[in-house]
Amino acid sequence: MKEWRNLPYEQMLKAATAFIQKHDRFLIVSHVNPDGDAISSTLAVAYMLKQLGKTYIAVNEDDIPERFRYLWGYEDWLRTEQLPPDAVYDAVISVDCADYARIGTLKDRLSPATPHLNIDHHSTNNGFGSEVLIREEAAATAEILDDLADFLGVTWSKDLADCIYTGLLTDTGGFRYSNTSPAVLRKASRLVERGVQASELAQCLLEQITSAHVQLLQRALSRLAFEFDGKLAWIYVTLQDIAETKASNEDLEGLVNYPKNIEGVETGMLLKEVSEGVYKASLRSHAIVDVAKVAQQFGGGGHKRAAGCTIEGTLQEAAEQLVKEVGLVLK
Ligand SMILES: [Mn+2]
Repeated sequence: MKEWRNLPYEQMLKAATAFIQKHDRFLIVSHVNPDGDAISSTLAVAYMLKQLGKTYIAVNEDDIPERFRYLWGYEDWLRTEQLPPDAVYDAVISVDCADYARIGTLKDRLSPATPHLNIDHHSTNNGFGSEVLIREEAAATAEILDDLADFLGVTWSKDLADCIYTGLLTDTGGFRYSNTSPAVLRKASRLVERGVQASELAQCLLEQITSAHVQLLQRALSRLAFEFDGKLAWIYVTLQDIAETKASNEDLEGLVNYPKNIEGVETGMLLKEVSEGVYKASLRSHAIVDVAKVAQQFGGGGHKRAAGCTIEGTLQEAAEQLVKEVGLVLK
């Protein structure tokens, strides 16, 4: 563990550069259920290592979702279960992992003695690994990698620019969230100059939705319910919905934004049946309800404005408990 909070960013960039120069064979990993930033950061590191004449294995607990399969190097992506037992590497780089457990079952296979560079932007990162490059002001891990590329003296190409831009675009929700800083926009602008087709990526990552997603949305919206004079809006999907629309986890992404984004709504909620009598709740709020606190009441957690928890019981029971808890603030 390293206490990273007082380390100057430039000093960490230099240490990370030295770390990469010193080793030759790398294992690159990110968090389970990887999002756009996790995937593009993994591949951006892979790209840089390759250009520096190093070898790498890019590994993750899970597969790359279909819509990210335009990124450089996606074909080399291995799932942890595909990693050969005799795989050879002398250093590990983790990207976008707030804690060690987030790398999934791979953690049981890594030796604590292997040098480990931890690159991340989560404020809750506990500084695991032997070397750290952590910057909580960064909108995405990809933003840190944009800086690292310059420290390493990597030659830019459209492939690398696409990776970095994808991380910035997805972690800022399309340059809309509060982490959309002047620095992010400056970097995005430079990446477009380096060949990124901004409208193509926006279409593919923000606009396009799957057919299963629309079918789920149709069912969920038909059950849209309001409480507390329209300040809480919620929807639900059942196991039957998921089976009949053949939806994957990815297809459920973003559903909770529909109740949340309705005018006048402060808190939006999605209840998803995960097994008989078990519901996973996703909570989003704008300004008033600390949904992390609500989720914590049920053993869950998250951020103030985005959190989740799991509740056992019938749909009725799960919804009633959550509505009651949110109502303590909204009523
Ligand atoms: Mn991220």
